[in-house]
Amino acid sequence: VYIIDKVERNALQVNGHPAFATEYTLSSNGIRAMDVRTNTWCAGGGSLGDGRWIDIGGNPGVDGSFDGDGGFAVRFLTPCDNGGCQWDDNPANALSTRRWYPAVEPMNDGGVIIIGGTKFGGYVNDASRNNPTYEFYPSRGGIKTLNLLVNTLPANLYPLTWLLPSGRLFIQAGRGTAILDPNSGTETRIADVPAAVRTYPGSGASVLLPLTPANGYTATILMCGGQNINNWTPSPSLVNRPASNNCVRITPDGGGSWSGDAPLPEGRTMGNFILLPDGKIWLGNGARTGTAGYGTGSYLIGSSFAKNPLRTPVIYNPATRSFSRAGLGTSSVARMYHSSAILLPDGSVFIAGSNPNNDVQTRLFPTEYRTEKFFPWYYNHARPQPIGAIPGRLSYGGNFFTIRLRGASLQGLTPGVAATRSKAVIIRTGFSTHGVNMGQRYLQLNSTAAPNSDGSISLFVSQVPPNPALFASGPAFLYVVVNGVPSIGRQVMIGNGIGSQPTLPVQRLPGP
Ligand SMILES: [Cu+2]
Repeated sequence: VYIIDKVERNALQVNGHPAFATEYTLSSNGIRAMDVRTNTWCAGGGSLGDGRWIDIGGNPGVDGSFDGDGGFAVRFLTPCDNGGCQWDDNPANALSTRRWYPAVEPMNDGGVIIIGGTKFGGYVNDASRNNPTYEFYPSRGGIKTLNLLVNTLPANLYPLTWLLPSGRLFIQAGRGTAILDPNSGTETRIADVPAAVRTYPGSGASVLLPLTPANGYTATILMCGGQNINNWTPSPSLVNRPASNNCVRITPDGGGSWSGDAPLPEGRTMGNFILLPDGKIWLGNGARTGTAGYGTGSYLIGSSFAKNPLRTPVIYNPATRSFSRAGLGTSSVARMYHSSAILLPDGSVFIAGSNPNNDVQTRLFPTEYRTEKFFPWYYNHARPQPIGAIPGRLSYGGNFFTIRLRGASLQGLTPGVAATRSKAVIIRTGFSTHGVNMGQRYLQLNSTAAPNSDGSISLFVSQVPPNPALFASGPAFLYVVVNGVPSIGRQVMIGNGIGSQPTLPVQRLPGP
């Protein structure tokens, strides 16, 4: 796991100064400090079609002798297994405008769109600092204005953005919502998000629900919690203000109106949705009162604008549209402003952060260096062990591949029943920061299955559907899931790097 952090007096050193980036090795619980040229706080990021990660923007330098201005930075990382890779933070790649809290979303050409942000930090955005524009990497020629970000001040940072199957972009910021056609630049305002501000510092949780054959690969976005505030001037009542428990969903390619969903069991700001391989969605981190951000004021808790941390997650089931916390454990660690979470290959959720402070603090709501894992219900079940060649690279359309699962992988089911309860899914974990996992996406591959006479089953799995806007090219984990229990995820590459993606005719799957 690659972690980039805030420049402050972290104890870990690299090249004679506090480190603000590390490579964390899950198997050994070891860390390797990495040196980055510019301040990575608070950047956006995502994966690219060629397997690199891109990290955009940040803060001015704090010390200046070792951390350059991150506002214009474009940083690249080619992940490695040998402990030798470093962030490439070359000034030659710099943006032409400053971006702090920009959104980054993978695009159907394997590049990314970079949206919004403010030029300099603050509790909320304002017209003097706003950067209401978007651009692309690789460049599609200059930067363009996004009126949504002109008209949704001040709580419109880290605009919540998804590439839709239609190739258009859904963008939600402040109360506003828009659809952007990235090819023509046409921007269409649609209905405002009801009930709460979901972007920072209201900071609701948001997620694109799993794209599946059963829902026709239709994109539906779920947003939960946040804060229903119009006046963002900090006041003593702010830290005690209950967060919203409201959830809403929208299917932007299908009419684009919001509808209500199951309410959260309690209000939550700074929650973080994580797509699990079984198709359910973990919601953790955050607080019951207040907002994201930190500042100064005797009424704050240390510097925190939030209190009453929520230490117990909930699980959302898209099939029943309901939340459950039955059997879920409670953490001892507060995970509020500046927390993150990400799915790991073994199906657990890696959780880090919380730092509502300007520099390292040990007081109540401290700078939190402890990481944790959440283990979903399936963690200790005998995991399916797929046999057969899972391709290292999946194409858009093309020939199916066959996975075999022995009896021991079938969760105690008969082969005939297991065949009806097996699937293969690809998940992009996304770039996690501030409760937002940019680029996070779940797609169930089309499949059929048949029992074999030796007690095993064969799972016939299609490639990714022939539409790169369903799942942008680049890295993902592939899980084989039997009765909800996932295999250990295998890293696969989707598509064909950066550029126009070839699509192929879809080979018909064997009948059930
Ligand atoms: Cu931040």
